[in-house]
Amino acid sequence: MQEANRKFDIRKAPFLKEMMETTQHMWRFGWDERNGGNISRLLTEDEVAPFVDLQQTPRILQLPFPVAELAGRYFIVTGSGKYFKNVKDNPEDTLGLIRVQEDGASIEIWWGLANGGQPTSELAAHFMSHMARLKVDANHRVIMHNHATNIIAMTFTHELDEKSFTKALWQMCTECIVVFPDGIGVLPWMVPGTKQIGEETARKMAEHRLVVWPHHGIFGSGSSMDEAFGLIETAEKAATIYTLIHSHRSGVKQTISDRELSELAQAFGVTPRQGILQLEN
Ligand code: 2HA
Ligand code: ZN
Repeated sequence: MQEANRKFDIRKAPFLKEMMETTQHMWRFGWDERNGGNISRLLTEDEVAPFVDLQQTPRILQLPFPVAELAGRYFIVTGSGKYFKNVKDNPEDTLGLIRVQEDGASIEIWWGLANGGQPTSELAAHFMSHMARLKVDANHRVIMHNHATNIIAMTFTHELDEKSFTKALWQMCTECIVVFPDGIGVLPWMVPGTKQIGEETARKMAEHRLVVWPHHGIFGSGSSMDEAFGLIETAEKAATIYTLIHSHRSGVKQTISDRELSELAQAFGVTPRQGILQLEN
């Protein structure tokens, strides 16, 4: 075992170093409080094989949604419930190296997610978005989600029409239209972690590399970690300026409704304190 460990040192893998650094940057930006945010990066077997023993027997997890188009593909992913803050010091617990099985109905865990961990709770949105982006860009590799603060703020004060949302961002910084000419997709508010939000995110990803989840966060994609990160960073910069210049005259145009909060509580099995939500029957 020691011999195997010496031969396969995943700490030397460029993709691991990149995940450790990126998650730390995102946490320091304040975009990934607690277990917020998730990243998945496509890898080839050639990128993985020097660093992971592919002769072992992997742990298998069934997927609640089939992804036949991704059969045989490897990914490094963040783990469900894991804190970006902790990835740097404990990658084996917080990250996982996974491969989609031939039938697309389950995944193999080849490294990481130690202690029985699971891949990101947003795996549906990640896998479906990878499929959508690969159809339009053979060089696509990365899907990244976080809770970029000012993008979220803007989903309260700006209408959720994606054309005008895109234009408002483009108008804030000269660089924006250059960095994301494909604009930004905007979904309606939805319960996260579901197949439905995965499908809707992927539908938007067919046309945009950035997709906003109102009152929640943003998804970015790219052919590299830098590209996905840079897209989100640029949109967040524009949203920061929008929020700064509108802070004195804008009111809240929409928020998460009581009914939506109630659906959210039901979906996650928690009981909200009595007397706060006003729900008509
Ligand atoms: O907890 O960000 O959307 C991870 C998330 C869910
Ligand atoms: Zn989130």
